[in-house]
Amino acid sequence: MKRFLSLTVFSTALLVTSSLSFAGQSARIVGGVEVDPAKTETRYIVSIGGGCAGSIISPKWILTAAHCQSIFKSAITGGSVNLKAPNRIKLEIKKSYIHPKNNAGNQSYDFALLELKEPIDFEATGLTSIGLVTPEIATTGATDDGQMATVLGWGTMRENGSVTPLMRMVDVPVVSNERANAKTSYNGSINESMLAAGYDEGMKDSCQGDSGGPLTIEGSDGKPVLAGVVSFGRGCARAKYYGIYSRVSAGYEWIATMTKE
Ligand code: 4AZ
Repeated sequence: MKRFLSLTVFSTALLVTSSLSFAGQSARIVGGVEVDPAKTETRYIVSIGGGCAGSIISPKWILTAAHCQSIFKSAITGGSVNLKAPNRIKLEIKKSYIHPKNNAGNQSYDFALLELKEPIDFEATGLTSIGLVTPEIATTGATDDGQMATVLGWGTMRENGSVTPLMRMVDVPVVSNERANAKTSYNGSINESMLAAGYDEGMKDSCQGDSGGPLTIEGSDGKPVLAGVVSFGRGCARAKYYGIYSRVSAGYEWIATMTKE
């Protein structure tokens, strides 16, 4: 009876959610919720042509995925969780850089840095930056198996679904490379530049269009810190096929060197 009751409540909540979301879609970043703009710090996330996302890591630099490079010339905008907001802030790119060890064949070091033409005025724009998980922070176990992380984006709400103009988020636990490399999972193809996150049963994941966007953990001051960049996966939210992210601590040295003034 209790279970039946909670199921009823759950489906009512689903009905409310889908009637609020657009075009009758009920899928999102898979298994997630709409981001509450008042409650969640998301002003470091930018959209790249609606097809990818990125994170502002300093006034002059955006970190995203190398495999998004074909759309680096499209509009880069930030400032709202709503992609259709009329007042989105446009950022202009001076140059893009791909991680020297990036391999498009196996998605190793799937990192790109976008250098902006003008440094962002954080105060005037309301935009902000996000800190990175350094190798030192990683050593403390912050990105070890089972640690909770959050992925955010405007990507599809299910495999082969459609994208959403309202940013969504979902919490997923980090999965060790050892577990992600099991024969029943990615079978040895996950290397030191990658980080897996998700549940054995699937259900919650990043998906198409979330690429380049952030996977964050909670820092010691309670603020989000960037642990991963959405990279790839076998489908979305499939059992044992966790989402794969570029491991920020593995790209840290290159990022730090490139963005040093
Ligand atoms: C993509 O195609 C994509 N489930 C991003 C993330 C994942 C799968 C696909 C992870 O952009």
